[in-house]
Amino acid sequence: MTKLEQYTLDLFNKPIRECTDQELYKVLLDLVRDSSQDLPTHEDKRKLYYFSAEFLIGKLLSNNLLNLGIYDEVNDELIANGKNIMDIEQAEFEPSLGNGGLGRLAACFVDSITTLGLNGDGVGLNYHFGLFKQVFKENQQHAIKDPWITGDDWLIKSSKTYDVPFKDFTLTSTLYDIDVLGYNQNKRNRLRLFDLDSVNADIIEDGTIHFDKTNILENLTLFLYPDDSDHEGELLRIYQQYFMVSNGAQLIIDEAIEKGSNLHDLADYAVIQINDTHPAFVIPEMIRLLTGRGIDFDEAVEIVQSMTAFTNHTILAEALEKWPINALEDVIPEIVEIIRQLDARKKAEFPGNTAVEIIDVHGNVHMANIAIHYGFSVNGVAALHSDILKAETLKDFYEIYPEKFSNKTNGITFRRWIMDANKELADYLDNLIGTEWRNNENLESLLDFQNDIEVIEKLRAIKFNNKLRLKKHLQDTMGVEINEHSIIDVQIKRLHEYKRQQMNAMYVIYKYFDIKAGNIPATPITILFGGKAANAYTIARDIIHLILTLSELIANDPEVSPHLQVVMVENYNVAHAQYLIPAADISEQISLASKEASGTGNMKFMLNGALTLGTMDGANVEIHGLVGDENIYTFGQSSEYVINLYNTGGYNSNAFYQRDTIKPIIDFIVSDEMLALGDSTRLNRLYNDIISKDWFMALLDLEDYIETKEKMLAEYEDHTAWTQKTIVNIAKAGFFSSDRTINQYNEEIWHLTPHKN
Ligand code: 26V
Repeated sequence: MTKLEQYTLDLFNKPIRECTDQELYKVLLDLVRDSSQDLPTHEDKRKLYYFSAEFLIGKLLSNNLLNLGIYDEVNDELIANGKNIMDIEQAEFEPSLGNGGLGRLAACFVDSITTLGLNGDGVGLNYHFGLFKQVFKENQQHAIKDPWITGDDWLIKSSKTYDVPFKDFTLTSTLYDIDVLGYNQNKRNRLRLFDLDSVNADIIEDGTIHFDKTNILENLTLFLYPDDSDHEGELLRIYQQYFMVSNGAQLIIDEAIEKGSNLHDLADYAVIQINDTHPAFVIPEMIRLLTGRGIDFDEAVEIVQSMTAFTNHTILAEALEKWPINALEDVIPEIVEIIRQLDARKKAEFPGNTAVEIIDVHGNVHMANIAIHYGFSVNGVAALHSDILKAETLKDFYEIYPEKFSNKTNGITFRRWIMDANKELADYLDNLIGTEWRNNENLESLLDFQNDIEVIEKLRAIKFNNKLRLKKHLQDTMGVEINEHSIIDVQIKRLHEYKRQQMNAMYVIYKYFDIKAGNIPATPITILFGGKAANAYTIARDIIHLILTLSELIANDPEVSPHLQVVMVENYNVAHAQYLIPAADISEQISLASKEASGTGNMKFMLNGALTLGTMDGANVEIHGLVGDENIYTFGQSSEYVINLYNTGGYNSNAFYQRDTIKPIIDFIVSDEMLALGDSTRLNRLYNDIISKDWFMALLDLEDYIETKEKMLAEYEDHTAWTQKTIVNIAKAGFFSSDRTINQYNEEIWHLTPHKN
């Protein structure tokens, strides 16, 4: 009897063939969980703790089967019994424990850390509902709760608990682990997700994501980043952040002592990577814990300094967290005391240098500044981003501590983003260049096939099959029908003005006019959007409304709809991404230059044979450098130009609006046709914002964007030349493996010893 048969029998007392998909999901969950629990954790002295408020792990079943090396075997057995793993996977709920790129990066990183044989866990919170679930009604985004903890999930309750002292009460945590499996590894790491037993979902108002924000005992880990636009929301986030780091810091001390540390040597046992500002309180918390265990303050500062490293993920001023010290006083007064001491030291060391203050003149505590002063390493996430940090955003820090700064260009795990998401392409690559790429991510020898007509045809056929797969997926999940023979143009990412989904929507209006004028595209075009807007971010929700209204307008227009379709995918998440990315021809990476720190979607599209339509921003710059001018479509003003415009206040959107090429497009947003379908308040607000402000300068690059996209569509018609470009993109994508990124973090920051099987 096979293992799968045995498990099925034990659990449901019947053969595989007679089980429902739901039952088989439970069987596979048990089997995989048991197999991973059989793998030991690392025993090395030195260990990495990757602190992150987000781990956007996605569904784990397929991925874990793949990493355990039993995917094919299990799949074959299921097929032999008339079952399909894709259907079974539908029974798994996706944990939406992240917003977007930052959380997904953390998930790719823990996969790579484990695959490279490194001793490292992720530390975070066990949000019961993660981010909200997005639903569309009347062309608007609504937010509802998104449950994923069902009992049939990957959480394993541990026996560890810690006390976390707040001003008015002390909370006792419960620790849940999720095993992290590396690709063909004989050891596992873990996500350590802290939770609170008293949290109670019944306090959520029915059908919403609203709850009493002051009821910390019952709400602490309900949601990821609950809205902090009011004071109670702000306090709740401070509670969450401190709860996360206090637990994490106690775990580190516990594990180190267990391995023989006397705490004076703690930095030999542990290194902490602080993922963005959210976990930065770990620094004062670790100092509190060490001084509480008899180490004097100066030494505690020194120990913590030598074991913490910080990653910055954005240059947007509004995203660099700062908390009013009064709010901190109300939640964590002991930590405020330590922060005041840390601040006083730096004020004495750098008198008058207000840019590097921890506590500013308004009484705000700058989270990044704690981490930069009191850690040993600061890194950006793409070459351009790291340069901008040094020259602009963190210039004053760079002058003080040049040796701390480095770049670690982001990466993506090839296990999920090609081996799992695009099995047909992965298998075909095996045939062409052998299977070694699965271990070293080197795809360069694919370049040998650039002129091979048979290979070109096969790659086109794989792309077509992925379009069919996407078509079925969208039919099943949204009831929307797309044309598998169309060019698939995709922009999927969080909604933000700097990412400029509105500029893509302006292109849609341009194209709508063009088709109305009788210019029929040679190949139909499908423009797909996906992404959530923060619920309190009004303009972003207006942009969603614009896209959904345009989608409806075009779908209802028999003159245009055969040639142009616009779809906004509802509740965009990792599962949707795994269908959308392999099917894409055009990867939209159109942020205002200097604003997108890196982007990681751009890397996933490239690996799956889509061509980038992008600005010279974030990692697009590195993609351009790797594939060369002829294999990417870049447009728009440079980051230097944009930074200068901001510094001089030299951008005037109304001057652009007055141009004959632009005015009709923008006016259409509030045309009678649009107002007949859409909400006048939303459309007018967006229109007025664009013509009078346009803070992220969509109009600056609009003409160049339209021209470049038109050129791209024209060049798509030479299918051979197009596919040759996609070959170069796939072949050069190896650089963007997160294994490369993690090797760099390890060699330059963490210094762990890799274990090979
Ligand atoms: C945070 C916030 C929070 C408050 C309101 C507005 C706002 C806007 C942006 C953010 C970004 C938080 C940090 C983040 O997610 N950064 C992303 O990190 C990715 C992984 O490094 C990177 O690829 C993306 O370019 C970067 O935006």
